[in-house]
Amino acid sequence: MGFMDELKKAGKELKRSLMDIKTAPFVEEMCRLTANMYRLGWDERNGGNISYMLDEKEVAEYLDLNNVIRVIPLMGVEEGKFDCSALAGKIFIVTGTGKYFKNVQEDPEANLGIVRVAENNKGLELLWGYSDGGRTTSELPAHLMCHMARLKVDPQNRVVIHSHPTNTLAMNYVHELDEKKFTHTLWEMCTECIVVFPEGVGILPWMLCGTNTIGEATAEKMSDYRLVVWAMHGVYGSGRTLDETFGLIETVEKASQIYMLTCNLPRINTITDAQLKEIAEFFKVDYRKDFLNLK
Ligand code: 2HA
Ligand code: ZN
Repeated sequence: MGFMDELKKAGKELKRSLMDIKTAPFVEEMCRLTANMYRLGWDERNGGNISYMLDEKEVAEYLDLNNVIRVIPLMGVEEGKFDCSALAGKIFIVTGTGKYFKNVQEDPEANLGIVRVAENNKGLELLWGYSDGGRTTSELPAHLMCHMARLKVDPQNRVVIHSHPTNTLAMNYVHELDEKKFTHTLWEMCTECIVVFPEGVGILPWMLCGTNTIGEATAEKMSDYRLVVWAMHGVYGSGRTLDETFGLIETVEKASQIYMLTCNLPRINTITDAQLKEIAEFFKVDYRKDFLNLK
């Protein structure tokens, strides 16, 4: 073989070789986001979890998709009672059960996993991660139910994030847990809220987490809302990108913070319902008109 042929062959082999997964934008983004959320104080200890649907072609640049490390059963669901076959073949990057957001950045391979939903509800095929023998978050069935519900409404939905944002949680204890009233209060707290979540926020009463029941109830709410409050626990947010979903939770949390800072003080000023309508119309968002009290 001549020198040029060898050079060509080496080039082809290099192309075939996979890139380092730790440099993949989706892994780096997960590291940055979990670190941010930890620093914001929303995800203490092992609180919170994230699932992010990836593009198969993009993942194939980093991982051999034929190499299944092990199969992980779906936790918290009774066999035969949970059907995620609509997601078969889809690949997700998911935070691990019992893992701390605090630690993801320094060791993504132990704290995150990349899994593919197996055919016929046969669990999850691990393609990368959970290097210490770990598994997906115990909330994954709830996440998958939410993904299925959101994809029906928005085929571009990719992300589900569960978190415990401090002020949103605080507000659960002092504000009526009525979707209209809660949303209305949030909309009043920052001018742009009605533009960021024009559909409002859904609310579930306190329920036991990690079960089929709460997953189904959350998914049902997700047909109408991208953000669902789990009373006295936290929130589930969904969206097309990690940024968009984080931004949604961040905006709800900011509004809750303004509420918590002002709810014990005499209220002198407010954004009126007529003004909220004016903002929504100016930004051309399809808002929940029945959540305003317009004449
Ligand atoms: O992953 O936040 O609700 C820990 C939790 C469960
Ligand atoms: Zn939680």
